[in-house]
Amino acid sequence: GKKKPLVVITRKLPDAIETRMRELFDARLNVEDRPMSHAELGEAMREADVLVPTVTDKIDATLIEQAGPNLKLIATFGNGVDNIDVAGAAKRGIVVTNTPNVLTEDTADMTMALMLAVPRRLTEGATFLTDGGKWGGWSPTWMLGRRIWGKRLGIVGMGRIGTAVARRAKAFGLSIHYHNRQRVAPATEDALEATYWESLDQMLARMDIISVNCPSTPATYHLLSARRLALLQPTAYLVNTARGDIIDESALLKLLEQDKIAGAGLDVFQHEPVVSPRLVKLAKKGKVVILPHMGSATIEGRIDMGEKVLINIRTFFDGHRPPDRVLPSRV
Ligand code: 8YV
Repeated sequence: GKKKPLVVITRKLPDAIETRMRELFDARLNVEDRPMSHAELGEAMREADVLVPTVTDKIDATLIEQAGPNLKLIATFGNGVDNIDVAGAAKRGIVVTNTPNVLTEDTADMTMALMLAVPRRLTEGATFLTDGGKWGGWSPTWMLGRRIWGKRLGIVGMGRIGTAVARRAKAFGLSIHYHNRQRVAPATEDALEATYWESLDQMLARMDIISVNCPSTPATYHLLSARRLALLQPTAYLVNTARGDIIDESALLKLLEQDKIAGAGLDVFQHEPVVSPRLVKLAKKGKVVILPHMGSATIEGRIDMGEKVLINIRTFFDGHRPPDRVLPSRV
């Protein structure tokens, strides 16, 4: 019969997905789940028909150059494509796909979790008893946080995830504000009672909580620059479940250390997996809550993502346009 396409999968995926990959393709799995080196990725690029990278693999221009004649598809296991040179791939005729939609709700849930955790001092309270704190008993003035409802939430990036955050936050009694390249449909704005801010600066200066939900692109690199972060009110909280490089992290650190903003909930960092010891220190004080990039980390979500990758590969080899093709013009 026809030779099965060689599919190189860079990280360990859920068992059910790996089984299916093996049934359908000549699948090269990463059972150890050790991130592949640049050289190993280069080898995969030269040999494979399909590469399935994840967020931890930087498929940059030098790797795209190494693509062998067989490589036709980069079917990434993830939503963000900031780690892939999509334009370079397109020039070589390599199609790129991602896994949108299926991790929208999970990421929005984690955004809410951080939005609640920081003002309500969840990690401080949770670690108080387990870290040997002696509880003197309940007091009317102890462990007081900040109220969530009635506050203004400013969403930076009103795409799929931003909108899912807005729906949740509205139910929590927050008023919804957003900044986006384009205004969303009037029906969406009405349903969320959302206020559009054309000026990001003006929105930042007036919000109680800011949630970053835009993709990382050259245009959003340090979108929350030192200058813009300085516009935040001293009572404001910042939540980021998108990408670390959208925020100037060293400027944010200074603001937090000098109590110029109230706190931050961060699931992503500028130099993952390295997290600044200064952030760890702030986390121990309860000023920030930091998570190791867990926004979409659910068992169900990972299976959904794997199924999307499978569908994208199969559709491609059936000679059709894969459903989650990423166009270079969209990045
Ligand atoms: C995952 C993510 O870490 O999809 C993304 O863009 O940042 C996360 O959900 C990623 O999908 C794993 O590759």
